[in-house]
Amino acid sequence: MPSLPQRTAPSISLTQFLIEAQRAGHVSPDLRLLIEVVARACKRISIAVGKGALGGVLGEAGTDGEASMNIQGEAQKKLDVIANDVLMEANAWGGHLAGLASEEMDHSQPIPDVYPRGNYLLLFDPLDGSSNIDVNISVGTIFSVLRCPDGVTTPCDENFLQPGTAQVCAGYTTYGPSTMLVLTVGHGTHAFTLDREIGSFMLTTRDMRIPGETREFAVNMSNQRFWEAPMQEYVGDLLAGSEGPRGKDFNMRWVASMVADVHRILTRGGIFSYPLDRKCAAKGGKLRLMYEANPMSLLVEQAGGAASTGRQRMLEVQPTGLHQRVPVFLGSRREVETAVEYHRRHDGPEAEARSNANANANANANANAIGA
Ligand code: FBP
Repeated sequence: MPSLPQRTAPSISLTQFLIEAQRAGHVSPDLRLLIEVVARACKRISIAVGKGALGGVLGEAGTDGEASMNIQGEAQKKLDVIANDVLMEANAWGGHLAGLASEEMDHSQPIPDVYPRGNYLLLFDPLDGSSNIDVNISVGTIFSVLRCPDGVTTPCDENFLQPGTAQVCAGYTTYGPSTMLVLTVGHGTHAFTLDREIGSFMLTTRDMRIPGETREFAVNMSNQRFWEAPMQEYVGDLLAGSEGPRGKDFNMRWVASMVADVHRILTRGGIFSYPLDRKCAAKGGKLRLMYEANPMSLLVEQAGGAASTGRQRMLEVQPTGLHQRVPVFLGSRREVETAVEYHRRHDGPEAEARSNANANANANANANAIGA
């Protein structure tokens, strides 16, 4: 007698997932609604990105041939501005936020007085991977949620300067062949795929796990000659493969959209790095701590991976500026530890003592900041 077909558990919607998370005490009602608002805004951005040239959204923003520049000194793409406006508009009136900050805005903005203010602060990179927008390669939105410090009703930039350990939620949406939302509220990392027919994000991977070991690395190799010595040695040994001290061959991938590179790593492992190099040393790095490195680091750690500046656990870095940049190493835990070991060996015991002292100082500062 033929066996009955196995009924796979129907995938649940983001809304149901969040209601279950609220019942489990993992999210407050306000945070649940805030995540829903951000997800809805990302659906609208997905539609704009999907239209491409048909929607007239490709190319640089700005008028009369004058490119408009953001505080990073980068020419803004039309979609950078569109995505920023969609997220600003969607989050203004919901009543869940006290303020928000974006890669595309010089300073944070408190929610306008006309709207009720909530207890959370939202930071976002409205469109990550800008260099890939006009060539139809995956781009994304990255976001991070913090609590607004008690007693603060009109938050300013300083109120956002909380370490990554203080994040209550982090996520990204990747606009690729399918639109996916990857999310953590501190209880694992979960992936949702946008079902365009019903317009809902549906849970497609619960509890993503990053393998501890990997044979895949992602870095912009064209910067090699500008790297520090430990990074030169680390990547040199990766490239030496089975003939070198690592004793195994490694493959390389680089999409130049952090969301796409990190999504691959959350899905099958690997290490992503944007190290310090002589080109970006004066700025402290290329990628931004508050709305790129910190949210990605929480997602990766919640999936069993690790994230570091090469010299310190990323989530323990005490922020000093809204658009602060940092070196980034994240992904498969043992591979990140190996990359950090190359830096520790190069920096020597004094540097190690110094970084431990910093880490302890930051840990104390963090504890005081979070009011643990
Ligand atoms: P933005 O596009 O948001 O400025 O992000 C920076 C970024 O595009 C990352 O997504 C990506 O990992 C990196 O820069 C690519 O850098 P490069 O152009 O040096 O390869």
